Amino acid sequence: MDGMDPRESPPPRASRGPSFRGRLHDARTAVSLGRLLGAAIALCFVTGVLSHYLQRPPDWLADALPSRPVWGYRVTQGLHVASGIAAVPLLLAKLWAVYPRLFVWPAVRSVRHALERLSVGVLVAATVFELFTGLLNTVQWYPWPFSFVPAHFAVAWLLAGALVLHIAVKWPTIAAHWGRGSSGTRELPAADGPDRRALLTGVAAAVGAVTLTTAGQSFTPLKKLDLLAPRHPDHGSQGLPVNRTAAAAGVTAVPADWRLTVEGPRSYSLTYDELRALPQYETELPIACVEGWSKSARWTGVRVRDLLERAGAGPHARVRVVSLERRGAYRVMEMGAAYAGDPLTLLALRLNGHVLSADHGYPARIIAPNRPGVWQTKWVSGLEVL
Ligand SMILES: Nc1nc2c(c(=O)[nH]1)N[C@H]1C(S)=C(S)[C@@H](COP(=O)(O)O)O[C@H]1N2
Ligand SMILES: [Mo]
Repeated sequence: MDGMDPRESPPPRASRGPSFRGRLHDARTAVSLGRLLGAAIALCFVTGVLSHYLQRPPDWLADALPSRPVWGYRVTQGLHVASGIAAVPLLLAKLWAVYPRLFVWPAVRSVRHALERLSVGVLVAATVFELFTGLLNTVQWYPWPFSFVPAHFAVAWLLAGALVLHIAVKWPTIAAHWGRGSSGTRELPAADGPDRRALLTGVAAAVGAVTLTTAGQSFTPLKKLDLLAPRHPDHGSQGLPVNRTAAAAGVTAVPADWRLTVEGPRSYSLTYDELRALPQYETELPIACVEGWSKSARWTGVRVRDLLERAGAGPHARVRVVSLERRGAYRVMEMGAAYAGDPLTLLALRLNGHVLSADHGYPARIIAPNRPGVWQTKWVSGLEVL
């Protein structure tokens, strides 16, 4: 940003490339926007890494993942998607503030300068990639040949590394322009202060607008304002959004002789009526989809830990859950000991007092606390003690 101070005399006309005399292409503006964007990216990164390990824990972590607080994943994933969405206007403003740097001449002054430009290039590309793929994922649109989760996860680390490097390289500029009375502004009265304030107010308004019109998809008190989110918490069968319908999963008819099989030291199977005759429990738990929507509902069914105990499982057993679905990434799910043993984890038969609809997993589905929606397996056909 150095060399961009608008108070410096403009470059002579003969210099190569366009000249930028806009007052807000300066270091102070870049730092003001950069710290907001940096905060959004940091929050997005931390909640994203958390989500990744909750979804795909390495074996040594699987039994240690906590099933409380019940709303934990709802909050962290809500923040992940909200901070990603908020980062979009911040990124656009930041790129606008610094884009004249793209045209510096000579393009490369030294090896150090070349490396700095390269790292900024990686940072911008990784950030655009993350926000773009993440945003399209929230609408379940995947117009690319790679698989979303591993790519989004890998590039997140690239972004984090490039951001740390960028902050380190720019530290002198950042420190000089951080606060109101910082050395960057103390000596000269800031003639461009009102302009900068107007720009930042406009950016804040844009961030507020995109946040308020999307946060209702997971933060239900804001659902009336939920105009831009792909999901509305009230739209869907039985008043709950549906991610994958029964038709999309190919579970069009549940076999008339459906039974829940429970495999373990003492395997057994139960008909639907036999399941209903077992002690039923009720719990209020959210479905918290990784794509950013969440909604609480009242679930009724049989405790998973009771079913496992009856099959002879020990108190710290893991369980594998298998769905009627023929194929699909979520046909088989494994649940660590903390979830399987939690008294709130149910094989649910009812939703808000009614028999599950086909889209919500009839005849039976898993509902567990503090768990990504992808692992709330629908159309369950069997449990296996591991
Ligand atoms: N068998 C199976 N279960 C599944 C899925 C699936 O594709 N197949 N989708 C999961 C996802 S991604 C979510 S968010 C929740 C959504 O539950 P709902 O559609 O009942 O709201 O179901 C989960 N259970
Ligand atoms: Mo989901």
